[in-house]
Amino acid sequence: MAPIELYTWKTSNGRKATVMLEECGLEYNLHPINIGQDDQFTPEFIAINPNSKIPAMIDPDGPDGKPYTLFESGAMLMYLAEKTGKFMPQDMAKRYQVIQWLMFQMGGIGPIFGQVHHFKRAAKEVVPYGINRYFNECVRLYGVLNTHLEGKDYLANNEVSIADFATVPWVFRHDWQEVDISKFPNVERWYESMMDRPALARGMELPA
Ligand SMILES: N[C@@H](CCC(=O)N[C@@H](CS)C(=O)NCC(=O)O)C(=O)O
Repeated sequence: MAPIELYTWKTSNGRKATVMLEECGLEYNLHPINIGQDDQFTPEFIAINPNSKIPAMIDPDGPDGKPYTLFESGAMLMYLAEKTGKFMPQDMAKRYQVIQWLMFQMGGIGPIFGQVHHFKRAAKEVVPYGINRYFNECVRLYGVLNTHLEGKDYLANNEVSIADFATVPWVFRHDWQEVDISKFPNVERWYESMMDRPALARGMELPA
């Protein structure tokens, strides 16, 4: 199997891809796209992702044995799960539990936590309305996760899945969000046990 070509950077969305590739034990070549230096806007990268965002990938051994290009981290995790038969169950009822929590990350946690990072850390002016709006929703989402994880080790089906891999890199930034994770003990327990996985931890380190 030829290595996957991965285009990424050291962000929460970027880390999802390296976590999944490490957990699957797939070989890959890492192409850093420095979004702080606008690498995402080069014609070469736009040819891979017309939306100019990381992560993106090319699988030289795609469906029908042809190269396959993909962007959107959630789609990439689903593709790699289907390619390897790992971290997403075949059973329909179970599979949609994984997809549900993956979509919760993609449509809720990612966009909202991303705005918290922006308004708390990157915005050129202090905008209390923006800070409060996104921080309050971020805390609410931590509460949803905390309630759901009561008595559970994983987000879906009580088995590790791409839903966990997608969510960990956002909880990793709880310090950036200025969220006291100890107030969400089920999230803290789940997060710490996920970070104890050696492959996941390797994926979180990359790209350094
Ligand atoms: N929904 C997309 C979001 C990707 C995304 O927002 N990537 C950010 C880094 S985490 C990015 O490339 N930002 C560069 C920019 O917006 O110019 C995904 O999950 O892949």
